[in-house]
Amino acid sequence: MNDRFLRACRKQPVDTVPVWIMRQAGRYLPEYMEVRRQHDFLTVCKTPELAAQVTLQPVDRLGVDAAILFSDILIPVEAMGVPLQFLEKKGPVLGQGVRDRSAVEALRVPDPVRSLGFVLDAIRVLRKRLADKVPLIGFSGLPFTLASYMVEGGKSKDFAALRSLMKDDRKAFASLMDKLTEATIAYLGAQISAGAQAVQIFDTWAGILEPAEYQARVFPYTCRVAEAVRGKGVPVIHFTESCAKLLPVLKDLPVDVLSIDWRVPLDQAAAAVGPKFVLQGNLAPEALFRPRAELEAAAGDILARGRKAGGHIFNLGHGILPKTDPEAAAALVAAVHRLGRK
Ligand code: 1CP
Repeated sequence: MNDRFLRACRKQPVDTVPVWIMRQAGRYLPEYMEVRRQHDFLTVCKTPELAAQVTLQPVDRLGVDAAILFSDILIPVEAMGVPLQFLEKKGPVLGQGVRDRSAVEALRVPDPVRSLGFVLDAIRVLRKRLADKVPLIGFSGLPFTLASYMVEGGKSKDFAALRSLMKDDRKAFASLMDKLTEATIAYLGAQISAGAQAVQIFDTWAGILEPAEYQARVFPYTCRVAEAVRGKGVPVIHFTESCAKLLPVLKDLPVDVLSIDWRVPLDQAAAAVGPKFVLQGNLAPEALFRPRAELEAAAGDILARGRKAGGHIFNLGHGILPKTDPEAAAALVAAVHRLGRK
Protein backbone atom coordinates (compact mmCIF):
# COMPACT_ATOMS: atom_id res chain seq x y z
CA MET A 1 0.00 0.00 0.00
CA ASN A 2 1.03 3.58 -0.60
CA ASP A 3 1.03 4.71 3.03
CA ARG A 4 3.20 7.81 2.69
CA PHE A 5 0.32 10.08 3.63
CA LEU A 6 -0.37 8.24 6.91
CA ARG A 7 3.33 7.91 7.65
CA ALA A 8 3.81 11.65 7.15
CA CYS A 9 0.84 12.39 9.45
CA ARG A 10 2.63 10.36 12.11
CA LYS A 11 6.05 11.91 11.43
CA GLN A 12 7.47 8.59 10.24
CA PRO A 13 10.08 8.60 7.45
CA VAL A 14 8.75 8.79 3.86
CA ASP A 15 10.37 8.31 0.44
CA THR A 16 8.91 11.57 -0.85
CA VAL A 17 6.48 14.28 0.24
CA PRO A 18 2.88 13.02 0.02
CA VAL A 19 0.32 15.14 -1.82
CA TRP A 20 -3.44 15.35 -2.13
CA ILE A 21 -5.66 18.23 -3.22
CA MET A 22 -8.52 19.84 -1.33
CA ARG A 23 -11.73 19.38 -3.35
CA GLN A 24 -9.85 16.94 -5.56
CA ALA A 25 -13.15 15.40 -6.64
CA GLY A 26 -15.31 18.04 -8.25
CA ARG A 27 -16.24 20.36 -11.01
CA TYR A 28 -12.85 20.69 -12.73
CA LEU A 29 -12.99 16.99 -13.68
CA PRO A 30 -15.01 16.17 -16.83
CA GLU A 31 -15.82 12.71 -15.43
CA TYR A 32 -17.35 14.40 -12.34
CA MET A 33 -19.42 16.74 -14.54
CA GLU A 34 -20.63 13.69 -16.44
CA VAL A 35 -21.99 12.20 -13.19
CA ARG A 36 -23.46 15.60 -12.22
CA ARG A 37 -25.34 15.87 -15.53
CA GLN A 38 -27.36 12.88 -14.41
CA HIS A 39 -27.61 13.48 -10.66
CA ASP A 40 -27.83 16.58 -8.50
CA PHE A 41 -25.14 17.23 -5.90
CA LEU A 42 -27.09 15.94 -2.87
CA THR A 43 -28.05 12.76 -4.71
CA VAL A 44 -24.36 12.08 -5.36
CA CYS A 45 -23.60 12.66 -1.66
CA LYS A 46 -26.44 10.41 -0.51
CA THR A 47 -25.89 7.49 -2.88
CA PRO A 48 -22.92 5.44 -1.64
CA GLU A 49 -22.18 3.99 -5.08
CA LEU A 50 -22.05 7.46 -6.71
CA ALA A 51 -20.15 9.05 -3.82
CA ALA A 52 -17.58 6.24 -4.04
CA GLN A 53 -17.32 6.59 -7.82
CA VAL A 54 -16.51 10.32 -7.73
CA THR A 55 -14.17 9.90 -4.75
CA LEU A 56 -12.05 7.53 -6.84
CA GLN A 57 -11.91 9.73 -9.96
CA PRO A 58 -8.99 11.93 -8.84
CA VAL A 59 -7.17 8.96 -7.28
CA ASP A 60 -7.14 7.22 -10.67
CA ARG A 61 -6.38 10.31 -12.70
CA LEU A 62 -3.93 12.33 -10.60
CA GLY A 63 -1.91 9.78 -8.61
CA VAL A 64 -2.57 11.54 -5.30
CA ASP A 65 -1.47 9.84 -2.06
CA ALA A 66 -4.89 9.92 -0.35
CA ALA A 67 -8.57 9.72 -1.22
CA ILE A 68 -11.05 12.01 0.53
CA LEU A 69 -14.62 10.90 0.92
CA PHE A 70 -16.94 12.77 -1.44
CA SER A 71 -19.54 14.52 0.68
CA ASP A 72 -20.05 17.98 2.14
CA ILE A 73 -19.60 19.50 5.59
CA LEU A 74 -23.29 20.47 5.52
CA ILE A 75 -24.66 16.93 5.12
CA PRO A 76 -25.13 16.33 8.89
CA VAL A 77 -27.13 19.54 9.43
CA GLU A 78 -30.09 17.95 7.70
CA ALA A 79 -29.96 15.06 10.17
CA MET A 80 -30.01 17.67 12.96
CA GLY A 81 -33.33 18.97 11.66
CA VAL A 82 -32.32 21.85 9.35
CA PRO A 83 -33.58 21.52 5.76
CA LEU A 84 -30.73 21.65 3.21
CA GLN A 85 -30.72 22.47 -0.49
CA PHE A 86 -27.93 23.24 -2.94
CA LEU A 87 -29.05 25.76 -5.53
CA GLU A 88 -27.13 25.91 -8.80
CA LYS A 89 -25.88 29.53 -8.66
CA LYS A 90 -26.53 30.32 -5.01
CA GLY A 91 -24.85 27.45 -3.17
CA PRO A 92 -26.21 25.98 0.08
CA VAL A 93 -29.56 27.13 1.50
CA LEU A 94 -30.43 25.98 5.02
CA GLY A 95 -34.01 26.58 6.23
CA GLN A 96 -34.92 29.76 8.09
CA GLY A 97 -31.70 30.28 10.04
CA VAL A 98 -31.20 29.01 13.60
CA ARG A 99 -31.31 32.40 15.36
CA ASP A 100 -32.74 32.02 18.86
CA ARG A 101 -32.90 29.72 21.83
CA SER A 102 -36.01 27.86 20.74
CA ALA A 103 -34.48 27.11 17.32
CA VAL A 104 -31.35 25.79 19.04
CA GLU A 105 -33.44 23.68 21.41
CA ALA A 106 -35.31 22.13 18.47
CA LEU A 107 -32.05 20.75 16.97
CA ARG A 108 -31.42 17.03 17.31
CA VAL A 109 -28.07 15.39 17.99
CA PRO A 110 -28.45 12.59 15.46
CA ASP A 111 -27.30 9.00 15.73
CA PRO A 112 -25.04 8.82 12.64
CA VAL A 113 -25.61 5.09 12.19
CA ARG A 114 -29.34 5.68 11.82
CA SER A 115 -29.49 8.99 9.98
CA LEU A 116 -26.19 9.24 8.10
CA GLY A 117 -25.80 5.59 7.15
CA PHE A 118 -25.25 6.52 3.49
CA VAL A 119 -21.97 8.24 4.42
CA LEU A 120 -20.82 5.22 6.40
CA ASP A 121 -21.81 2.90 3.54
CA ALA A 122 -19.82 5.03 1.09
CA ILE A 123 -16.77 4.68 3.37
CA ARG A 124 -17.20 0.88 3.48
CA VAL A 125 -17.55 0.65 -0.32
CA LEU A 126 -14.47 2.85 -0.73
CA ARG A 127 -12.26 0.86 1.63
CA LYS A 128 -13.10 -2.26 -0.38
CA ARG A 129 -12.51 -0.60 -3.72
CA LEU A 130 -9.33 1.16 -2.70
CA ALA A 131 -8.01 -2.17 -1.42
CA ASP A 132 -5.31 -0.26 0.45
CA LYS A 133 -4.09 1.49 -2.72
CA VAL A 134 -4.15 4.80 -0.80
CA PRO A 135 -5.67 5.70 2.57
CA LEU A 136 -9.15 7.21 2.88
CA ILE A 137 -9.68 10.53 4.65
CA GLY A 138 -13.02 11.24 6.34
CA PHE A 139 -14.05 14.75 7.32
CA SER A 140 -16.46 17.01 9.06
CA GLY A 141 -17.07 20.71 9.61
CA LEU A 142 -16.20 22.06 13.05
CA PRO A 143 -18.92 23.53 15.30
CA PHE A 144 -18.19 27.21 14.53
CA THR A 145 -18.28 26.86 10.74
CA LEU A 146 -21.36 24.63 10.91
CA ALA A 147 -22.99 27.18 13.25
CA SER A 148 -22.24 29.96 10.75
CA TYR A 149 -24.19 28.19 7.99
CA MET A 150 -27.01 27.23 10.36
CA VAL A 151 -27.46 30.72 11.79
CA GLU A 152 -27.05 32.58 8.48
CA GLY A 153 -29.18 30.06 6.59
CA GLY A 154 -26.51 29.76 3.90
CA LYS A 155 -23.29 31.40 2.81
CA SER A 156 -22.58 34.88 4.10
CA LYS A 157 -20.24 37.80 3.45
CA ASP A 158 -20.54 39.66 6.75
CA PHE A 159 -21.87 36.96 9.14
CA ALA A 160 -24.20 39.59 10.65
CA ALA A 161 -26.77 37.14 12.08
CA LEU A 162 -24.04 34.96 13.58
CA ARG A 163 -22.29 37.97 15.12
CA SER A 164 -25.53 39.24 16.67
CA LEU A 165 -26.38 35.84 18.14
CA MET A 166 -22.86 35.70 19.64
CA LYS A 167 -23.29 39.19 21.10
CA ASP A 168 -26.94 39.17 22.19
CA ASP A 169 -27.49 35.62 23.42
CA ARG A 170 -24.27 34.09 24.64
CA LYS A 171 -26.14 31.16 26.18
CA ALA A 172 -27.96 30.23 22.97
CA PHE A 173 -24.69 30.40 21.01
CA ALA A 174 -22.91 28.22 23.60
CA SER A 175 -25.75 25.73 23.54
CA LEU A 176 -25.64 25.60 19.71
CA MET A 177 -21.87 24.99 19.86
CA ASP A 178 -22.43 22.26 22.45
CA LYS A 179 -24.94 20.40 20.30
CA LEU A 180 -22.75 20.71 17.22
CA THR A 181 -19.77 19.43 19.21
CA GLU A 182 -21.66 16.33 20.33
CA ALA A 183 -23.01 15.72 16.83
CA THR A 184 -19.55 16.14 15.26
CA ILE A 185 -17.84 13.79 17.72
CA ALA A 186 -20.46 11.09 17.05
CA TYR A 187 -20.29 11.62 13.28
CA LEU A 188 -16.49 11.42 13.07
CA GLY A 189 -16.43 8.44 15.42
CA ALA A 190 -18.85 6.62 13.13
CA GLN A 191 -16.74 7.48 10.05
CA ILE A 192 -13.65 6.05 11.77
CA SER A 193 -15.53 2.90 12.80
CA ALA A 194 -16.68 2.50 9.18
CA GLY A 195 -13.06 2.70 7.95
CA ALA A 196 -11.86 6.32 7.64
CA GLN A 197 -8.07 6.21 8.21
CA ALA A 198 -7.54 9.92 8.98
CA VAL A 199 -9.91 12.85 9.39
CA GLN A 200 -9.79 16.47 8.37
CA ILE A 201 -11.81 18.91 10.45
CA PHE A 202 -12.81 22.09 8.61
CA ASP A 203 -13.25 25.43 10.36
CA THR A 204 -13.30 27.49 7.19
CA TRP A 205 -14.72 30.67 8.75
CA ALA A 206 -12.90 30.75 12.13
CA GLY A 207 -10.68 33.53 10.75
CA ILE A 208 -13.55 36.06 10.87
CA LEU A 209 -13.08 36.24 14.66
CA GLU A 210 -10.47 38.14 16.66
CA PRO A 211 -8.00 35.70 18.24
CA ALA A 212 -9.20 36.43 21.80
CA GLU A 213 -12.83 35.79 20.91
CA TYR A 214 -11.89 32.70 18.92
CA GLN A 215 -9.87 31.39 21.87
CA ALA A 216 -12.64 31.96 24.42
CA ARG A 217 -15.73 30.97 22.44
CA VAL A 218 -14.70 28.54 19.70
CA PHE A 219 -11.34 26.93 20.47
CA PRO A 220 -12.61 24.89 23.49
CA TYR A 221 -15.21 23.16 21.28
CA THR A 222 -12.64 22.44 18.57
CA CYS A 223 -10.38 20.93 21.24
CA ARG A 224 -13.21 18.71 22.49
CA VAL A 225 -13.78 17.38 18.97
CA ALA A 226 -10.05 16.92 18.29
CA GLU A 227 -9.40 15.12 21.58
CA ALA A 228 -12.35 12.76 21.16
CA VAL A 229 -11.35 11.88 17.60
CA ARG A 230 -7.69 11.45 18.40
CA GLY A 231 -8.73 9.00 21.09
CA LYS A 232 -9.93 6.75 18.24
CA GLY A 233 -6.36 6.40 17.01
CA VAL A 234 -6.40 8.13 13.61
CA PRO A 235 -4.47 11.27 12.61
CA VAL A 236 -6.42 14.54 12.74
CA ILE A 237 -5.86 17.46 10.34
CA HIS A 238 -7.22 20.91 11.16
CA PHE A 239 -8.03 23.41 8.39
CA THR A 240 -9.08 27.03 8.56
CA GLU A 241 -9.14 29.32 5.58
CA SER A 242 -7.50 32.40 7.07
CA CYS A 243 -5.25 31.04 9.77
CA ALA A 244 -2.43 33.62 10.05
CA LYS A 245 -3.61 35.59 13.08
CA LEU A 246 -4.99 32.47 14.80
CA LEU A 247 -1.70 30.53 14.72
CA PRO A 248 -0.69 31.60 18.27
CA VAL A 249 -3.93 29.95 19.47
CA LEU A 250 -3.93 27.01 17.04
CA LYS A 251 -0.46 25.97 18.24
CA ASP A 252 -2.15 24.46 21.31
CA LEU A 253 -4.59 22.32 19.31
CA PRO A 254 -4.49 18.59 20.07
CA VAL A 255 -4.12 17.61 16.38
CA ASP A 256 -1.35 16.01 14.29
CA VAL A 257 -1.49 18.21 11.20
CA LEU A 258 -2.30 21.89 10.66
CA SER A 259 -3.46 22.75 7.15
CA ILE A 260 -2.18 26.23 6.28
CA ASP A 261 -3.94 28.50 3.79
CA TRP A 262 -2.01 30.08 0.92
CA ARG A 263 -1.68 33.51 2.58
CA VAL A 264 1.03 32.45 5.09
CA PRO A 265 4.47 31.29 3.89
CA LEU A 266 4.86 27.75 5.22
CA ASP A 267 8.21 28.44 6.94
CA GLN A 268 6.62 31.37 8.79
CA ALA A 269 3.73 29.14 9.87
CA ALA A 270 6.30 26.59 11.07
CA ALA A 271 8.11 29.27 13.09
CA ALA A 272 4.78 30.31 14.66
CA VAL A 273 3.62 26.84 15.73
CA GLY A 274 6.92 25.05 16.33
CA PRO A 275 8.12 21.56 15.33
CA LYS A 276 5.27 19.71 17.06
CA PHE A 277 3.04 19.86 13.98
CA VAL A 278 3.17 18.40 10.52
CA LEU A 279 2.03 21.20 8.20
CA GLN A 280 -0.21 20.67 5.20
CA GLY A 281 -0.38 23.05 2.26
CA ASN A 282 -0.20 25.52 0.82
CA LEU A 283 0.06 26.34 -2.87
CA ALA A 284 -2.35 29.06 -3.98
CA PRO A 285 -5.06 27.40 -6.12
CA GLU A 286 -4.41 30.03 -8.85
CA ALA A 287 -0.86 28.67 -9.32
CA LEU A 288 -2.42 25.84 -11.33
CA PHE A 289 -3.26 28.37 -14.09
CA ARG A 290 0.40 29.32 -14.59
CA PRO A 291 2.74 27.84 -17.22
CA ARG A 292 4.13 24.45 -16.18
CA ALA A 293 7.65 25.71 -15.38
CA GLU A 294 6.27 28.40 -13.07
CA LEU A 295 3.93 25.92 -11.42
CA GLU A 296 6.87 23.60 -10.71
CA ALA A 297 8.96 26.47 -9.37
CA ALA A 298 6.11 27.48 -7.04
CA ALA A 299 5.78 23.87 -5.83
CA GLY A 300 9.56 23.70 -5.28
CA ASP A 301 9.43 26.87 -3.21
CA ILE A 302 6.70 25.42 -1.00
CA LEU A 303 8.61 22.15 -0.59
CA ALA A 304 11.70 24.11 0.52
CA ARG A 305 9.68 26.07 3.08
CA GLY A 306 7.96 22.86 4.22
CA ARG A 307 11.37 21.40 5.19
CA LYS A 308 11.40 23.90 8.07
CA ALA A 309 8.26 22.33 9.59
CA GLY A 310 7.90 19.26 11.81
CA GLY A 311 6.83 17.42 8.64
CA HIS A 312 5.06 18.29 5.38
CA ILE A 313 2.05 17.06 3.42
CA PHE A 314 1.70 18.96 0.16
CA ASN A 315 -1.72 20.37 -0.71
CA LEU A 316 -3.27 23.55 -2.03
CA GLY A 317 -3.92 26.38 0.40
CA HIS A 318 -7.67 26.00 -0.30
CA GLY A 319 -9.91 24.05 -2.67
CA ILE A 320 -8.99 23.54 -6.32
CA LEU A 321 -10.85 25.97 -8.61
CA PRO A 322 -13.48 24.72 -11.08
CA LYS A 323 -11.63 26.21 -14.11
CA THR A 324 -8.43 24.24 -13.38
CA ASP A 325 -7.05 22.00 -16.14
CA PRO A 326 -6.87 18.43 -14.75
CA GLU A 327 -3.57 18.01 -16.62
CA ALA A 328 -2.08 20.81 -14.52
CA ALA A 329 -3.24 19.06 -11.34
CA ALA A 330 -1.65 15.78 -12.50
CA ALA A 331 1.58 17.64 -13.39
CA LEU A 332 1.64 19.18 -9.91
CA VAL A 333 1.31 15.79 -8.20
CA ALA A 334 4.14 14.36 -10.33
CA ALA A 335 6.34 17.40 -9.65
CA VAL A 336 5.83 17.17 -5.88
CA HIS A 337 6.73 13.47 -5.91
CA ARG A 338 9.87 14.19 -7.94
CA LEU A 339 11.05 17.36 -6.18
CA GLY A 340 10.11 16.14 -2.70
CA ARG A 341 12.17 12.95 -2.88
CA LYS A 342 14.31 12.39 0.23
O1 1CP B 1 -22.10 21.74 -7.89
C1 1CP B 1 -21.47 20.87 -7.28
O2 1CP B 1 -21.11 19.82 -7.84
C2 1CP B 1 -21.23 21.08 -5.83
C3 1CP B 1 -19.93 21.75 -5.48
C4 1CP B 1 -19.46 21.17 -4.17
C5 1CP B 1 -18.52 20.12 -4.03
C6 1CP B 1 -17.76 19.41 -5.11
C7 1CP B 1 -19.91 21.52 -2.89
C8 1CP B 1 -20.96 22.52 -2.54
N1 1CP B 1 -19.27 20.69 -1.97
C9 1CP B 1 -18.43 19.84 -2.62
C10 1CP B 1 -17.61 18.76 -2.03
C11 1CP B 1 -16.88 19.01 -0.79
N2 1CP B 1 -17.08 20.03 0.09
C12 1CP B 1 -15.86 18.17 -0.27
C13 1CP B 1 -15.50 16.84 -0.93
C14 1CP B 1 -14.24 16.23 -0.83
C15 1CP B 1 -13.07 16.84 -1.63
O3 1CP B 1 -12.89 16.43 -2.77
O4 1CP B 1 -12.35 17.66 -1.05
C16 1CP B 1 -15.42 18.77 0.93
C17 1CP B 1 -14.30 18.31 1.84
C18 1CP B 1 -16.20 19.92 1.14
C19 1CP B 1 -16.09 20.79 2.33
C20 1CP B 1 -16.82 22.07 2.40
N3 1CP B 1 -18.07 22.37 1.92
C21 1CP B 1 -16.34 23.21 3.08
C22 1CP B 1 -15.05 23.26 3.86
C23 1CP B 1 -13.86 23.39 3.00
C24 1CP B 1 -13.69 24.66 2.27
O5 1CP B 1 -13.65 24.63 1.04
O6 1CP B 1 -13.53 25.70 2.94
C25 1CP B 1 -17.30 24.22 2.98
C26 1CP B 1 -17.24 25.64 3.55
C27 1CP B 1 -18.39 23.70 2.24
C28 1CP B 1 -19.67 24.38 1.94
C29 1CP B 1 -19.99 24.37 0.49
N4 1CP B 1 -20.36 23.24 -0.19
C30 1CP B 1 -20.57 23.52 -1.51
C31 1CP B 1 -20.32 24.93 -1.69
C32 1CP B 1 -20.48 25.68 -2.98
C33 1CP B 1 -19.92 25.42 -0.44
C34 1CP B 1 -19.40 26.84 -0.13
C35 1CP B 1 -20.46 27.81 0.14
C36 1CP B 1 -19.90 29.13 0.68
O7 1CP B 1 -19.14 29.81 -0.05
O8 1CP B 1 -20.21 29.45 1.83
